[in-house]
Amino acid sequence: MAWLTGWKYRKRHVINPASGAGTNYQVKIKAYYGSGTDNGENVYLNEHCRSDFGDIRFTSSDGKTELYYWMAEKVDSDYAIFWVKVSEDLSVDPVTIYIYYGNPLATTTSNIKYTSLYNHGDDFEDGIRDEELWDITRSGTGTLKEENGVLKFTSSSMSAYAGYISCNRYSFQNLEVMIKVRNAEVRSAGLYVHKNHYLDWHPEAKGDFYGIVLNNSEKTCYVKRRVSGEISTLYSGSWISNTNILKIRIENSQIRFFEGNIERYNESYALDTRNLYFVYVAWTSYDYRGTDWFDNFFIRKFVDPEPTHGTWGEEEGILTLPEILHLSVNSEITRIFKDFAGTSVAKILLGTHFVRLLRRKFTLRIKDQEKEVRVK
Ligand SMILES: [Ca+2]
Repeated sequence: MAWLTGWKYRKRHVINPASGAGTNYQVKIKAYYGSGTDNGENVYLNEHCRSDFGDIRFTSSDGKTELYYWMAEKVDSDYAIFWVKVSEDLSVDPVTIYIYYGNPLATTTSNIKYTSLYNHGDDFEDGIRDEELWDITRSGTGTLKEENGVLKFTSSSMSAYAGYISCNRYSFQNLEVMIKVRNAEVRSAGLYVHKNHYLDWHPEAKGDFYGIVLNNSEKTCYVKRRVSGEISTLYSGSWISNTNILKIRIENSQIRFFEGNIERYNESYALDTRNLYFVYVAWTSYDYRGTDWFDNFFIRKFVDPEPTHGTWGEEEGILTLPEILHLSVNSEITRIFKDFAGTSVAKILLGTHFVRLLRRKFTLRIKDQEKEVRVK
């Protein structure tokens, strides 16, 4: 079994299949810095990873082919939430992946774009519009600018809107699209799937669509649609917050709308969802002017039921020789040699004592004093 060069630890994880999941299904994993019992999406890395989780990697079942992943959220020295794009087919058989950690010099390779379905995600960290993904649509004096890791919308006039719109149409089947929105100053900001590429002065003025919108003048979340030219308000209610993640999920024949984790509305979709654009827009009118922003546009596959988390393997470690292990009082370290074919291939110097390895797995325990153990 191959090992990812430069990494000291890994755990094996089984993901159970679900009908229709296919290849490149995005699976959520929550990695904890500390120790605990692995279960479901939760894995504990025993303080063996970087405190900023920058050395986390995922591979396919061969132990070496790296998978795309997006680190969606983290609290240093506590936890990080990852979406991992599992390359192997999850439709019928379980798939094994590995999580690697323990490489102090590694920095994160988190990539929202290539982790997304259709390779169409954006965290706006690079400060320029990705022209493979996005066109701009706007009217009036609304401006858009990627700055400080977000997409900012600014307007100083009463009637202006601006938004990013996907360059291409996509088939909207079995997916979930999400974006984080802040709407504290402008009038409305929302997420749409839309028939039109370039929109009129207002995103709801022309062309069929579904949309979920935060409206600042009424502190309200709206779900709307326009089908065959007829506009309908499907839901309206007090918003949870002026900053939230808006989601649209299309599964089987249902379309569902979420404000944060709260489902606001669902119906059998009335709009032909096979050829739509992703759009997110902000606009302002009346006395609402200012700057708000979008962040983390992400699309993932979604089938119902979803693939589920299976078992986690025990922590496997590898020694890169020579190596010095620092053990404090009452600490314990367990390592499995993976690269060495035979037994008795390394010696451990414990103080003045030699320990010759006779097994491929060993455990060191220190009872009463701190030790520095040199392995060579
Ligand atoms: Ca960002």
